[in-house]
Parts: sequence; C-alpha cells; structure tokens
Amino acid sequence: MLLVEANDQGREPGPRSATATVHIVVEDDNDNAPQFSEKRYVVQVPEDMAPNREILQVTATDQDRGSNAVVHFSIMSGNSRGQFYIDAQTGKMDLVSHLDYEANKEYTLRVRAQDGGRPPLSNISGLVTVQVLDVNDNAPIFVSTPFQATVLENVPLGYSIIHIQAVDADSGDNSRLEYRLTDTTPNFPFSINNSTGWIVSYTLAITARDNGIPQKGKPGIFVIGLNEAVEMSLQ
Ligand SMILES: [Ca+2]
Ligand SMILES: [Ca+2]
Ligand SMILES: [Ca+2]
Ligand SMILES: [Ca+2]
Repeated sequence: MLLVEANDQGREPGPRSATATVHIVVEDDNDNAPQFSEKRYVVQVPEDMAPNREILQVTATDQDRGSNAVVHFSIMSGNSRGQFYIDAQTGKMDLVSHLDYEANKEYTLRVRAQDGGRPPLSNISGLVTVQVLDVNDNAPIFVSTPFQATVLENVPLGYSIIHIQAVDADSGDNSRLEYRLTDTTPNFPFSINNSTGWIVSYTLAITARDNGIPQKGKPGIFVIGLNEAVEMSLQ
C-alpha cells in the first residue's frame, strides 16, 4: 500500500495538500513452466506384471502461484499401443495391459507437464524409460518333429547320428537349453550331448534282436524314433 501526498504552491493562507492511499495488487504472472524432478525416470517391470498397477510416479514443481502452479501430466509419445496410463493430477503411471519382453524390451515415453495458467506453460522434457524384464514364459520348441534317423548297425563308437534342436523365445538362462534322453532302456545304444543336442552312438555294435527262441538278430539298419525319447529340461 502506498500513501501519496499532493501539495499546491498557494500562499494565502498557505499551501494545501491532500493525501491518497494507493493499493497495488501484484498479480502473479505465469512466467514459470513446470520443472520435472528428474531428467529421466527409469523403471524396470517384469513382463508378467499384472495390469492396472502403478509402476512409477513423475513429479514436477512450478515456481508460480495459484492456478499458474497447478501441474497436469500427460503422455505425449511412446505409448502408441496404449500400454501405459498417467494420472493427470498425481503423475502416477500405471501399466494398462500385459507386457511381452519377446515383443518389446523397452519403452521410452515423453511426458508433458502443463500448468493451469492462461495461457498455460508446458514442459515436454519428461522422459520415462520402462525396461521390461524377461520372465521364463516360453517353453522350448523342437524345430522339426518327429526326429528320425536311420543308422547302420555297425556305426563306429561316437558317430554323430542326428542333431536334435530346439529353440526358446526367452533370453539368458530362460532360453539356455539342456538336452536329455529320457525313458531309455538300460542298454540304449545312443547318448545325447547335453548342450549341443547331437545324438551319438554309444556302444560299438548295435543289434536289433527279437526275444524269440531261437533269438534272431536282424542285421541291417536300425531305425530310431527319437521324438518320444528326447526331452529337454531347463537349467
Ligand atoms: Ca507456471
Ligand atoms: Ca513373453
Ligand atoms: Ca520371456
Ligand atoms: Ca524358456
């Protein structure tokens, strides 16, 4: 509040004056844009996280007053599939739909903070990086089944017969395969390399004999249907 005095220059009977009070209201000018608390927000989310859960919160401050300092948030880009939702008032970000590490390992979202001034000021520098973490949600798949190999009965020991191969869509240990023969008879004449999947001959002489009396060996070829004998397990 100011007090202003006005004096005239009169002499008879003397100068006269008047005073007035002046009220000056300083109105806030919206001259500050909201500022994010972080240059970049990074959050790691496992791909099997249930939707409709909060993954992080962005915050921003505004140096102005009143509505000039009220901040609203929105996602500007990077959310083309609509997998994330941001609460305009709180800045809390939710996962909306299921993630899939095999389809998309990382999302970069640009977030805007806009104040309530007229006209409003915006800050579009907010960056949110969502790093998806792999979960073992894929079983191995054999590349071609059934596997079948035809082997001469006199193949040498250690002879590589057939390459069993499977693929796994996950990553790291979730996709590192180990091959094993299961349900094999005690003298099963083949072994499998646990890491490569190569099946090799294990005994020198392979014979296919029946159990009749007299027992008859059937020389020639030995056909193994391996698809039922091979199973993979994860390390
Ligand atoms: Ca402002
Ligand atoms: Ca997946
Ligand atoms: Ca996975
Ligand atoms: Ca897997």
